[in-house]
Amino acid sequence: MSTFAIEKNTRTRPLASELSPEQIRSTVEDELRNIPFIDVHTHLFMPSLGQLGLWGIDELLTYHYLEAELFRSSRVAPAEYWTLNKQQQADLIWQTLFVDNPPVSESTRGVVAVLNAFGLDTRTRDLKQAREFFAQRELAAHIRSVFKLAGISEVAMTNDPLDPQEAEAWEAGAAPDPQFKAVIRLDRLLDKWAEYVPKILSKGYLVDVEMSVNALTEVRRFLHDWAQTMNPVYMACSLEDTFQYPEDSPRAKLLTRAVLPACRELNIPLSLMIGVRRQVNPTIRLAGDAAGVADLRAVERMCSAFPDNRFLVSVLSRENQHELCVYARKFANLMPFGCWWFLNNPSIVEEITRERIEMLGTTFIPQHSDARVLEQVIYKWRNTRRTMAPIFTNSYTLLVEDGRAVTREDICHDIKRMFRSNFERWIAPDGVSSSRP
Ligand code: RAT
Ligand code: ZN
Repeated sequence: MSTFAIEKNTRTRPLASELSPEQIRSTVEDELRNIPFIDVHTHLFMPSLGQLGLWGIDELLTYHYLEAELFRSSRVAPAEYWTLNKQQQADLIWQTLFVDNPPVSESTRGVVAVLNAFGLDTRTRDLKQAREFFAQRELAAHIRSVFKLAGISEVAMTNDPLDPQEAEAWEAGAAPDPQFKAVIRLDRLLDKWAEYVPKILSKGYLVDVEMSVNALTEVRRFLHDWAQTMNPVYMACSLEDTFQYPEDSPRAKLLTRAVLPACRELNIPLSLMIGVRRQVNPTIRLAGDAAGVADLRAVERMCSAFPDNRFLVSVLSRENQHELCVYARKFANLMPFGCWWFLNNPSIVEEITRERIEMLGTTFIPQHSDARVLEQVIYKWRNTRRTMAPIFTNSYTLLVEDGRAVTREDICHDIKRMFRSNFERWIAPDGVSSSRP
């Protein structure tokens, strides 16, 4: 107990199940380990979507987070790197970031954790053993074991109906999979409207670049049709740090007149991921995006103007985090989620999570993995649990010091709420999910 602990009020009868300060930490760790989480934002795909789903050692090593690190430690130029095939790229990254240098960064350490989880050699000079191991895995069984190792039960995908390869797979009748929930991703629709008008027209929707009233109705029909096909748990878009709402732009019109009404009709939330600065260095491709501070008044205006919509919001800049918590205290239709992308590092996750608990209790979703490669969920969720354990322990210790007993049931309730039911209730507030069982 700290020197600031207030002496216990002896009139309060102790509960039989009351945890001592020493038991709190181990109970938090147990419950974090035992409760399967829902991963609310990933770039993983269900097996029926075919080649879109990435897994195995070569994909793990060519993750764009690691590509960004390669160009800092190697003299290879991006243009040269892109001429290599996937295995050559993976070999180069392994040699540079794992053999020539100890892999201490968050993303490199993650690969080590994955290899270790499967009992593979983490100090090997070549990738032969790992390649052989992944080559003999059967995908469905592998997914089950990866989810188990990661401690997750379901993941939300990112499904863009305007991605030609993905649309084709859905149109061919991709079988649903209860472990993978669909999410309609709107980036192309919202940001490249003029470019995609011919494509949407070719699918039988009477849209026009000028965005007539009829075109907006047609976009709504397009979204409903895709909702029928994908059965999404929410719709989502990522937005630049310069995002404003309202504004005179195709995006704002689409949001107001098509996307938000469709979300209301389908009774699903809209996820806004705000603060990306796209392609500040296009030569490194996917790794070339950066982060910027956004004007969150746009979120304020949307939450206030559309009280019947629910918003999931993640912001990329560390500087916007406190403000997001303040807005969540103003608007009950705003659910902050995750420590997104460049924020998914223990030092920053710790700061953000403490701030959120202090300001919002347990009314937020602490983390998502953003995994692009299946096995990444193993290390990303392991890291999340490791970072969160002392934070939750500290919250309960303070509570005990202030005179309220804490039980295992309390801890279980809170962890379930943050990592499962906040999301479940957000996507299906009436307890009836619009998604297939
Ligand atoms: O974290 C990432 O992998 C980013 O490249 C983005 O995909 C981001 O998470 C997004 O969903 O836009
Ligand atoms: Zn993402």
